[in-house]
Amino acid sequence: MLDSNLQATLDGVLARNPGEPEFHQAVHEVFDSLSLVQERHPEYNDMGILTRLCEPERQIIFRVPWVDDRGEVQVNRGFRVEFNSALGPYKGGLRFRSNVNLGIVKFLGFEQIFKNSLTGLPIGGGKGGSDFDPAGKSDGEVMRFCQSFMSELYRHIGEYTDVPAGDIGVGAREIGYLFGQYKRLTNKYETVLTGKGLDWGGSLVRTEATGYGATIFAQEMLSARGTSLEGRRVSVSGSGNVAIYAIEKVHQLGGIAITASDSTGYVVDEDGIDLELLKQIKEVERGRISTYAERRGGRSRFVAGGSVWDVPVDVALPCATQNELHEKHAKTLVENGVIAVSEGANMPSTPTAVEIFQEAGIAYGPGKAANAGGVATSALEMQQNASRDTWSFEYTEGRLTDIMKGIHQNTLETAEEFGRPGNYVVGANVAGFRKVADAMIAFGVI
Ligand code: NDP
Ligand code: 2IT
Repeated sequence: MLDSNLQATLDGVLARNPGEPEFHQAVHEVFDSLSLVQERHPEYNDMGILTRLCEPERQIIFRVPWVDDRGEVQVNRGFRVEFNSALGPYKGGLRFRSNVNLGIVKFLGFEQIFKNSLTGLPIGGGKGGSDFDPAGKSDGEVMRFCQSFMSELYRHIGEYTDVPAGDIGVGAREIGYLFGQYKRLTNKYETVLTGKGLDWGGSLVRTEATGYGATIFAQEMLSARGTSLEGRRVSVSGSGNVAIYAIEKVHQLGGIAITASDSTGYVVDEDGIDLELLKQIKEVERGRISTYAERRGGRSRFVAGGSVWDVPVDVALPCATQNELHEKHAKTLVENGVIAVSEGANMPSTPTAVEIFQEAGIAYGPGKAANAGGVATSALEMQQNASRDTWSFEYTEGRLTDIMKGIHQNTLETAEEFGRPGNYVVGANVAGFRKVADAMIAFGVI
């Protein structure tokens, strides 16, 4: 139950942003946690912090025309939502996928504010993207799209203003085309994007960072309960950037990751996912997950459609997309004895699924804490660029590990402080919020 002030603020936000269910969902969850803070800090209400926080500082929507390989003109829609710059330049990924709309970009940008705050690094929150889907397009088409997209975006971003990166559908290839066009238009070789190639300003460990971080977060949650990933069966959804490196870290920490998926279905491999094969199919060939079982054989199988969450495991790492893990999936996981869920994706569990995890007392790490390793390492890329330096893999991974352990500790302690021990949702929302809110108060009403 929210108090009347908070409820009125929430009602106002929902009414002002109709037709954006994912944004509503993200806002709702944060408000639920913040009712605990409002009692102790009436100044946040007096200063209109929540009303201001829910209204992006700037929203940019633009036309992206490009010519396909048949010579036909295509038009997509581009977005960049610059949500909050209290702690630093707007920072957050670009998502290219056919279902992208303003509500999805706003949910992602809103989550990013709290996530970026939790990293402890000087980055504000933003997100962007397009309803363009690189899947099935030629390299030439992707290049022309990216050049057109950047031909508008470039005037809104910059090293001290807004620094985009990758997300679903945006990887090294897309960042390359986007960076090339920015450089050409501005004549500046600056840190305007992260996730750059290693030869031209990128950081070691950025590719691995989100998946590694989500697994490290799982390990920390288990460790707080006196156990570990060692010997644990782990299910992972997705087979993109986050999923692949979550699996890699599970194996490094002695667990056995037995699943991967894409939008066509999932594979189960009782001998543990063969990472070299998975990387070859997904990173090199841009193929489908069904190919994995065909080539691997042995005790692996492909299940068309179906749900990866039906597979009995000790630990689940959702690493595909929002609302991919529903009530019935959560029930199945709990019945099958899952002990921890750590989210590599953004908001993959529905609110009812989260409730089921929490009522069952399992360790549940929400995306804004558990997947913060990606954006944190983007901030480390910015640091390296600013000092004209490059760090070793070992050093950078050490920084990532320390940041993830710090986020775990901070969220755990904050949950305890606010009377919800073990509730990482409350811990992440409150700890992330406080820093942003205090900075906003310092700046006055802007
Ligand atoms: P990729 O594009 O590399 O991979 C996405 C994966 O998820 C693919 O396997 C894709 O399958 C699957 N997927 C995407 N959308 C759907 C859908 N609607 N239904 C079923 N499967 C789907 O993206 P990332 O790995 O980078 O991102 C995955 C998640 O992690 C997203 O939620 C993203 O916001 C989040 N994240 C990413 C970070 C990063 O650094 N990249 C940082 C923090 C969070 P298919 O190939 O069939 O499309
Ligand atoms: O959701 C996310 O945190 C990302 N897609 C990464 C953002 C970034 O700026 O590295």
